[in-house]
Amino acid sequence: MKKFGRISLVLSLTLSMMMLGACSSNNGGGTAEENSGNSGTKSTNSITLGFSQVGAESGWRSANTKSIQDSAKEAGYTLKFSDAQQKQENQIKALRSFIQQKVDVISFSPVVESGWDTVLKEAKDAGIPVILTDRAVDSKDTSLYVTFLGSDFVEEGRKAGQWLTEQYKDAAEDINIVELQGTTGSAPANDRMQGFKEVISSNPNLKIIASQTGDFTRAKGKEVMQAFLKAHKDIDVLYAHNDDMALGAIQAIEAAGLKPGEDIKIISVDAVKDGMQAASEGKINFIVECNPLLGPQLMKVVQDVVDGKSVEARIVTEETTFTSEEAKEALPNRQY
Ligand code: GYE
Repeated sequence: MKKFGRISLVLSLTLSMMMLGACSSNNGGGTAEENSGNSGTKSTNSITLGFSQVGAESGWRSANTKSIQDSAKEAGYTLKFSDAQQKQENQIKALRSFIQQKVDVISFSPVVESGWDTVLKEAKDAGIPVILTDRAVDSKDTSLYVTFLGSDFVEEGRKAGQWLTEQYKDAAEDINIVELQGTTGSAPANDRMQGFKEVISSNPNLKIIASQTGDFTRAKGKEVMQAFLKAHKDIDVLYAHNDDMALGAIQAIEAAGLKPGEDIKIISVDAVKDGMQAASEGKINFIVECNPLLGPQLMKVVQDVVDGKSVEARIVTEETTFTSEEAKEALPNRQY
């Protein structure tokens, strides 16, 4: 995940502000600072936002899409929404189409971290500010986007690792862990892997014996878990990078005559309703929350950007964790 140094943060903000100055239709071409008064403000209902979504791969994604669509409507923005079906080439096409249509702001959740510089430069040259939501890019040039709004996935991985380390702190023998990774090359897969490994490495008994992508979907989670179960007779723990893959894996574990949550301990990330349901039944032992309801925050940032106000270069979502007991308690009030 990209780390912001002080200088790059200031640079990024300054350049972003310059981009905004270039894009605002009635600001006379000055910088955002020069135009920070009402003369640079676009009325809410004339804002057009182009949003390129990753796909519809998980419960998290469906909740995220709904949050973005509902909040754009509430804010009175015109939303041009495009579903990339988990393909980077589709997202690049969507971004180019937004540029051609001269939308006011572009936002997207990049399916993978790498390979965005060219299209982001095109947006910058066209004077259209870009807001990253949910997932990060690895572009060195942070002036290519205004801000990144989303979770700290490394921290999520650490929380998963901390629970596991605590559970097995007295273990005298090896604990065999299998890992279902998210989409290869995506920020949440890279970072959830990194944070988890970083923490469990403190205990040499905690061993990852297999790790493979399940692409964040139930179907792949099930398929890969079946293969894990065939290849390894002694799996103690499953760490799944999201609830959907854990739910698919639970089907595979049950089909193999084992009890999820008992014979194999399960940790996952997201805390969507179906995941919380499985946790409340004791099938998932620990869930790290990842909040998909980014819509209201995103719309506020869009308005600030259009108004030429300064925005934070990184906006982190606040999140918690749930044991089975806590999931049972929280379930009736879950929004997603
Ligand atoms: O955890 C997973 C989804 O990028 C945070 O993508 C998001 C992840 C989420 O498919 O369920």
